[in-house]
Amino acid sequence: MTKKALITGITGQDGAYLSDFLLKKGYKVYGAVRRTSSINTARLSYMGVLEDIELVSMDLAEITNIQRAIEKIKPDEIYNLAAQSFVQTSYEQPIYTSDIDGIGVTRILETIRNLGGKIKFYQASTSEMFGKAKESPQNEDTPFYPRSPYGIAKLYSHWMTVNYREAWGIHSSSGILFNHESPLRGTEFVTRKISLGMSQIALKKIKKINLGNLNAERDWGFAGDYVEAMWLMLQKNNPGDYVIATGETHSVREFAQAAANAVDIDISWDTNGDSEVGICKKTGEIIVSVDPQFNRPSETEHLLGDPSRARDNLGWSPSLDFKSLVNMMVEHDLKRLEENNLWF
Ligand code: NAP
Ligand code: G4F
Repeated sequence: MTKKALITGITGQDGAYLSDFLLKKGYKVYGAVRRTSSINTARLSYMGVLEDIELVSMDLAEITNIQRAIEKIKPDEIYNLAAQSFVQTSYEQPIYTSDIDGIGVTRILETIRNLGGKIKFYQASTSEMFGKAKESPQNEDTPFYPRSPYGIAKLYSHWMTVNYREAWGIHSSSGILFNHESPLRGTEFVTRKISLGMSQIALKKIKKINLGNLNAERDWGFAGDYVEAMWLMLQKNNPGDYVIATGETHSVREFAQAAANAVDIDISWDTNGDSEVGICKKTGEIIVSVDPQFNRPSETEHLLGDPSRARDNLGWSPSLDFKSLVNMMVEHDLKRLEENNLWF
């Protein structure tokens, strides 16, 4: 029988990749979208999957539409990707972030429980829960120390996912995903901001980009690889928690350097007054500046994941390395700029 999957957050980066992945596996895919005056389906169109998905109305703030949608669809699997996902915004909207990223998950779990507890559930947990990490690399047993309202809200929903598994026997799994990127990444996130910015510099549309903490280190992987891990978790007989990462970390500075290299620019790093700048070696022009407005009130400085459990238990491994990921993102941005086709 055809399996039914409900994906919340389907209009985001991971929603688009997961839809494509599940459709190729033969699933009937339902996508939960929050009602606004215009729904952002650009990523689904870009992936060529919009026509194959049934969209349903669902905001994680509203229990009634969650219940109605799940009751009507009766999905076999729910992938909860919906969230206020931008860490910086969570400092300005801590209550909203807590409601959607924290309580919103309990609203779904309670609905699953009330409907008999048979629907499998995937929760999009995050390496941001490790925050000021107690050890490196981080694995499933590393203590959590979240550093942002976003990380704290996600930690609450992570434990709720564990609790509904232990208390009610629900097949609920938590994917502790490290940063994953792609050409579909939102432009506010640092990788896409850089890939787009370097492409604009190469095409002489702008002169420089302004960034925050260049020293921050992240374990960056490819979103297309990470959605497979979500699915694999729900195919196991027993639910569980899994770190999904590449096992390699790079600084924001290194990402900027690699993106510049992708458009044949070499950067030398220097100081200008108190702050660091990136200078194009060929022209001597400043193409990267540091702007404190992009600094976080409390930063997660270093993340590096150990995906051994996912490798051993799920047979999962990443396909794309750091350089290939950066090149792919820059290549797509260059193409879209040239075609004047920047919908996200
Ligand atoms: P994204 O591109 O920002 O997408 C977030 C999605 O959530 C969008 O579809 C958005 O809908 C939806 N959403 C926001 N608020 C909502 C609400 N109140 N009700 C219903 N839907 C709502 O995020 P992503 O990068 O794909 O990440 C997917 C999930 O994984 C998120 O939960 C994120 O926190 C988590 N995560 C991401 C990463 C990463 O590196 N990408 C790593 C670890 C965990 P609109 O289109 O209406 O805004
Ligand atoms: O790209 P970012 O905004 O991603 P961040 O904060 O790591 O969060 C992402 O990954 C999490 C997984 O760990 C997800 F859960 C979350 O939903 C999201 O997808 O920032 C990455 C780093 C930070 O340390 C930030 O301070 O880059 C630093 N940074 C430096 N300059 C910047 C900038 N970040 C942004 N967004 N913009 C800058 O100009």
